[in-house]
Amino acid sequence: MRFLGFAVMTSAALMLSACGGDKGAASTDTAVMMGDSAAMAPAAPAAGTSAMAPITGTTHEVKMIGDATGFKFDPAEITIKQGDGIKWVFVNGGPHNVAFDPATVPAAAKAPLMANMPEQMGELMGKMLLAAGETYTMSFAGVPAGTYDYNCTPHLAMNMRGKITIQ
Ligand SMILES: [Cu+2]
Repeated sequence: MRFLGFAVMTSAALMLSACGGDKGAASTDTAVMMGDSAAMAPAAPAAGTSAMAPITGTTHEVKMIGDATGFKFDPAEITIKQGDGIKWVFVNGGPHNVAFDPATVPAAAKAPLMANMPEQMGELMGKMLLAAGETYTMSFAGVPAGTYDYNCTPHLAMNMRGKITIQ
């Protein structure tokens, strides 16, 4: 009997302390988890991926070059039709990307351009291509006719710029 009594008391004490400990740990975990999800929330509505318009016309190819001749898009200027797409191909001298300056893009073109740019690092700024053969393709379906200047973010200072005219 004495042994049983001791056992009951001990387990009761253990349960009490365990409960107290669990409650503390649980509330801490909840707080951490809430903190994590709150921190991740701004990234969740990833701009662009929702309503990308499919390419219905020709997909044109533009090379991304960085060598002894300089940093450039080739061709630097291209004229396309609405619904066409452009596939940029990393040739050498990266990293390269495709970025439109939000300050120069007409208001009406901003939303369709953003919707059509996959994997944006920032507003109207495409992801970095890091190795030869990597490509970045975007559709110009739904983008209003006009002329759009763009650049390569890492080589903006080296004047790596391009111009797209949509007819
Ligand atoms: Cu570049």
